[in-house]
Amino acid sequence: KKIVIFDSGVGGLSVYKEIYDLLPQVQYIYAFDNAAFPYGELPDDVLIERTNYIVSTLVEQYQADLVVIACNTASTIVLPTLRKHLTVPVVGVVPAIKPAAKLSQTKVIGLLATPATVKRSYTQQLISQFASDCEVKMIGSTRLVEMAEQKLRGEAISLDELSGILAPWQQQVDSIILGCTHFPLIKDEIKAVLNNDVYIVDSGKAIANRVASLLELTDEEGKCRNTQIENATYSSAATQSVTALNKSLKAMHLGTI
Ligand code: DGN
Repeated sequence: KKIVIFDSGVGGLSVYKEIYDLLPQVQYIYAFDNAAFPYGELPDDVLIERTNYIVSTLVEQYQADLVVIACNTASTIVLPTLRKHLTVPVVGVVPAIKPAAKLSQTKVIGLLATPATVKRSYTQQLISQFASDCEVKMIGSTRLVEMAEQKLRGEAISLDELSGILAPWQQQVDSIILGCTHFPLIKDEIKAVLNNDVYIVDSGKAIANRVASLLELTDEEGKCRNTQIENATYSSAATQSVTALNKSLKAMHLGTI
């Protein structure tokens, strides 16, 4: 079986890792639209059109059995259109508001996402449905996304800068939702600047379970194992990122390329 995993950058690797841990036997095609990165700053109609075009092309090209939109910014707006156009299952990644609300004792929780995700009506719906007993504080930051990409390229990230971004939450929230797939890549740093005193939740494991339940694998299918990297849009910036990504994948032992 083949799964296409899609994000604007390397953030989807955090989701890929969770799925791979559960389903190492599947063939993965990781695609990222680096030419339009970051998605958190794109107008909604551009995002819908781009994602539809890229994902539909990849599904056809690779005859994929399932697609994971490993991007909260895209998933919170493009899923209805994608599902209308594709015949394969489409799994989206959206902020894990429900588990965070359940874990919280103080009932003051934080949503850390892109500027677009924190503004989405879909995010608001999740809050009304699952966290109506909580105060939900939100930070929408593109800088954090860039910092996660920096870390994966092997560059140092500034804890002072991170601490500045998260300053409004010091001593305020007891649970944090990583509502952007880039953020699990800097989870240790986030914990460190918040003095390790918070629950941190992301959607990775729930997504992996959902994918596993949608793919019914036979023993025969379980024998193939490999990963391909595909850049959704070719540009010089994108080519550089493929190199960085290949390095990181090897460093993280995520798969064979
Ligand atoms: N990784 C994406 C997300 O989960 O929202 C967004 C990254 C970006 O392009 N800003």
